[in-house]
Amino acid sequence: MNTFHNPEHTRHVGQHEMFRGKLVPCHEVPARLDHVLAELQRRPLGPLLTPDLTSATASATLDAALARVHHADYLAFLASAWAEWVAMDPANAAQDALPSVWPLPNRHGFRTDRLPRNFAARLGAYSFDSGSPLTAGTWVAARAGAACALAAAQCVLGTDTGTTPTRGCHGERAAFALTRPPGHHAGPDFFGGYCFLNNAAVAAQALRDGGVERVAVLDVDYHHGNGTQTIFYERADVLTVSVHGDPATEYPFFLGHADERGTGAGEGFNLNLPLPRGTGLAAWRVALDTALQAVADFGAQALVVPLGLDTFAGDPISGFTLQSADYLGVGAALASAGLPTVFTFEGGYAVDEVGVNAVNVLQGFEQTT
Ligand code: SP5
Ligand code: ZN
Repeated sequence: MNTFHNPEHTRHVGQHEMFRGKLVPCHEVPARLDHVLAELQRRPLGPLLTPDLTSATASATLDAALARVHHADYLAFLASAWAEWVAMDPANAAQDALPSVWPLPNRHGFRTDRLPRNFAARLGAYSFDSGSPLTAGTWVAARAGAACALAAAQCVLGTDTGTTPTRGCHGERAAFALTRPPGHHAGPDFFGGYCFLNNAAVAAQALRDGGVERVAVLDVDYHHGNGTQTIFYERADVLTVSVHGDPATEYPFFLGHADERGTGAGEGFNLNLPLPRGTGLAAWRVALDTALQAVADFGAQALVVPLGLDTFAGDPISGFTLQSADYLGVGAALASAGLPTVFTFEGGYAVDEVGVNAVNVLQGFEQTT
């Protein structure tokens, strides 16, 4: 399988996230990706490639793909956010931008139809938590990461745009977008959960735009993929399925319940499989099989897997108990869907083990195809 990795990821380095009234060190750190890359060098699964964004054509193609899943005003906000943060106060250059005021959309009469000029207020208008530091390099890192997701989709499609190393990569069974910051919590016009651009949604939409009629997203991160769910909630052409910690007790708390089934044309095309904190492999695998059955019943022609490794027993912020060896079987189960598959790297905060766990999924997948 081809891996598209993002060398610009090192430009996104948060210092702190807000947690229960304290600024604590970030869990989402550059070493996470470095460990996966190192493990892929020890256990090669195929070429390691990097999208080339230097040409105007490549850059425009990427911006068009981003605009398919994110609002133009949100993309413009992200692109200029750091400059505006520093313009508020030159001393801000020394610290991450974190929001501290929110409009409670659709509740209690707060207005979201008038975007404040004040930048701290706009940070709140475009986010849902204060755990996702926006830094000097966040936009460049996230944008180059979305390019990995787009390249992975093109690789699986066999579309040769001439703009990425997908040249020579035609209709592959699977591809891996190895990037950070992660993406599955980012919605059409908001960031949160360490996520800014929704890489899985970019890949799913690129598959649709490349002619795949029915695309399924099967999110296996510990946390509900709220951003992806919201992006596709009213659509019947992209099925979103997520297996995750029950939002009654687990982040992101305000979405991810079993009764969220989609709306309008999208009714019946979202499936949430929440599981209690403490869930181990056996019950988690039953939920995965339910998810895979839904993907099959939908008649999916391609699959996107937001691959979080925070279901691992040793994860410092999560509550499932999967072991490293279990991930080989997870990959094999995902391969049993028999579909062209794009993986996007999401959560997983047991830094020393995240490389082994991620590559175990991919190796288990490859051995079964
Ligand atoms: C992509 C992804 O996995 N995002 C997860 C975001 C979770 N954010 C809230 C986690 C709360 C962290 N608790 C810190 C505990 C410090 N001891
Ligand atoms: Zn997660």
